Amino acid sequence: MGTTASQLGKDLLSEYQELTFLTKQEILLAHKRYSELLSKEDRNLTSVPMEKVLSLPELKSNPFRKRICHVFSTSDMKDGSLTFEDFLDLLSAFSDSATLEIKSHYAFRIFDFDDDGTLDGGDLEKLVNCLTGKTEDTRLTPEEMRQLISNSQISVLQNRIEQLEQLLEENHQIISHIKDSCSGADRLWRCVPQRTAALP
Ligand SMILES: [Ca+2]
Repeated sequence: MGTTASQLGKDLLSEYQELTFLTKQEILLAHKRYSELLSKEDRNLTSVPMEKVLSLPELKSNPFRKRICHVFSTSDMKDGSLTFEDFLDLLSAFSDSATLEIKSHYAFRIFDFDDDGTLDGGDLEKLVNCLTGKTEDTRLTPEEMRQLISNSQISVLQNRIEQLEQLLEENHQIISHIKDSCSGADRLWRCVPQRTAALP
C-alpha cells in the first residue's frame, strides 16, 4: 500500500514539486520511505536521527554518507538529523534532473569537511580517507598522503574549481533550464562518488 497524495496534502505536494527537481511520484515515494524510517514511538519527532537515515540502502555504502546528512540537515543541534523537507532537498539535489550548478554546490559543501567555505589540504586528506577506508591495507601512508596533498595538487584542485565556476557562470542561463527526463528513485544519490573519482 503506497503513499497517496491525500496523505501528504495536495497543496503541499504541489509546493514540493515547485521547489524541487522531483516528480510527484518521486515525492510520494520519498514520503513513504521517510515515514518508514520513523518507528511508532518516533512518530511525533519532527526529524529522523542521522543513524536511521544512514541505514537506507542507497546511503549505506556511500563513503560520504555522514557528510551528506550534515550538509542537508537544518537541525540547530547540528546532529545530521533530517526533517522531511531536508530529505526532499537531498533527493532533489542528487536526482538526475538537478542542474549541474546545484550538484556542484552540494558536492563542494560535502567535500568542505570543516565548513569553512574553502577546499584545502585538510579537506583533501579527509576526502581521501573516506575513499580509501579505515583499514591499514587501504589507507595511504603519511608519506603518500603528504605527496598527494602537495601544493601542486591543491592548486590543480583549485584550478578545476575555478574553471567549473567560470563555466557555470557562462552557461548559467542554459544550465538553469536543463532538465533530464524523469528518473527512477533507485538511481538517486550516485553522483557524489562519481564526481569524486574525477578529482585530480
Ligand atoms: Ca574546508
